Amino acid sequence: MFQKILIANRGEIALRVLRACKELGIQTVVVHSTADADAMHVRLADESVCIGPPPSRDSYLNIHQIVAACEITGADAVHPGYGFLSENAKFADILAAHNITFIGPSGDHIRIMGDKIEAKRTAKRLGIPVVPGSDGAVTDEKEAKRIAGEIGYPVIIKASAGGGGRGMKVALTEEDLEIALQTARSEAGAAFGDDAVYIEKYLQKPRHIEVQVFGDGFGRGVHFGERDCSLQRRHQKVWEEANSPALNAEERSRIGGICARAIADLGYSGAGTIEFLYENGEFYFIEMNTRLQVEHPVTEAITGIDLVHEQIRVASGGGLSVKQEDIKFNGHAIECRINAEDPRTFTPSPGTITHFHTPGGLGIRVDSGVYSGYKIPPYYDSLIGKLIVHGRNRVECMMRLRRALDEFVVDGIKTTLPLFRDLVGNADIANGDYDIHWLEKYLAKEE
Ligand code: MV4
Repeated sequence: MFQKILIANRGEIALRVLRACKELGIQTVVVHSTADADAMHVRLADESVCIGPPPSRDSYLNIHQIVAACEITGADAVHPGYGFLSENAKFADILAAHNITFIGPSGDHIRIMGDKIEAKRTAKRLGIPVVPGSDGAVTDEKEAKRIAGEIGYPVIIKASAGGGGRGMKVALTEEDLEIALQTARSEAGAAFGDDAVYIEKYLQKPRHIEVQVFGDGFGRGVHFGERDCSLQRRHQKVWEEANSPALNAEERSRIGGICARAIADLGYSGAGTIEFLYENGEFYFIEMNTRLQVEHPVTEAITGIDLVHEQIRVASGGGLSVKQEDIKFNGHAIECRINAEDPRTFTPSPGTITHFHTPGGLGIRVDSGVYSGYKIPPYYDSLIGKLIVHGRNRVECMMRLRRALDEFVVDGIKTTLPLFRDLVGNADIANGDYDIHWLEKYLAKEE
């Protein structure tokens, strides 16, 4: 097991990882920018190193400073959290070259999944169902028309270097295809320095369902069920739940089994998330994330398993603490992302939190690094906390969520809490009847 882990992140996830390290008896080092000197994770860590000024590129993304912080403190592993350097293959390789363990998959696996064409090709080879479309990159307009004609319109053109919704263009008919292809390629070239694009059938009303997987580093793979992340705005998830209200146990175990076997065959190590669009009872792979995700606590709530413990165990060579048959899905969990933003326009609202009171009671978890008197710096993501609620079934979960939202007090700044108080009383949400476009349509109507 590791002696000392350096946490290369900030905010609630730095605290989340710190808690796991403390439970495992591992010493902790945090790195932070000058803007985060008063952060909770800095106070709670055994050691801290200031690595630079507020802009992320000079601090949380500064690989040399982070490696230097490892050398100075003698950290033998780095947990990258999510965002920042968590899916940076070069960072994983540099740490390996310094004999420091990156708590995550190999640089090569990160690289494959970062290239969306390569990721899709790999998924298909491993037996994961993918969206019908081009086999690789498309450059030529005639070829694009032939493929689109085969799969049928509408089609979507995606940048291979994109992902997470960046660099996509929809063509409703053949007349739109030429312009869509050209703009997608030139935008991808400008944004990512790589103009490779591919074509897929455009699914019009899918849900976003993702499967949590783990590889143990010894050729075994397991799945921890799925999360439904369809409630999003501009590709930012807002509300996530496990299980998906759309799936039954048979579908869960079928898609989970496919993903677990794929992870085993790939020889993958650590946590991963396989993202699907789900429409008319079918799953279509879109991307794989090679990190711990913001919404991992809903999976922890229904499985009772600490996913950060598992990440640390696997990275240290100790394997997983569970086999597939030990993983059971109990009840239902929902996560609400509390952002320091206007609840309608989502404009960031940094500033001082004058009062912070979190809900409690059975089935309630709040992951947050903020406190009364904390000043939210304007330089980073606006996520200030997550409310995760668990119940024996979805109805009980929603009852508790409504009550917990009532107790939650954040004064001094705007937050997304009022949005959740509206959503928890909405009939479509109560019925689990929503797709990836539901929230944006709802917000447009409410204006
Ligand atoms: C799609 C799609 C429809 N059809 N692919 C957006 C994020 C990126 N991960 C993939 N995305 C989409 N890919 C096909 N073939 C619709 C989206 C999409 C979306 C997906 C998941 C969650 C929210 C979304 C919002 C708009 C579009």
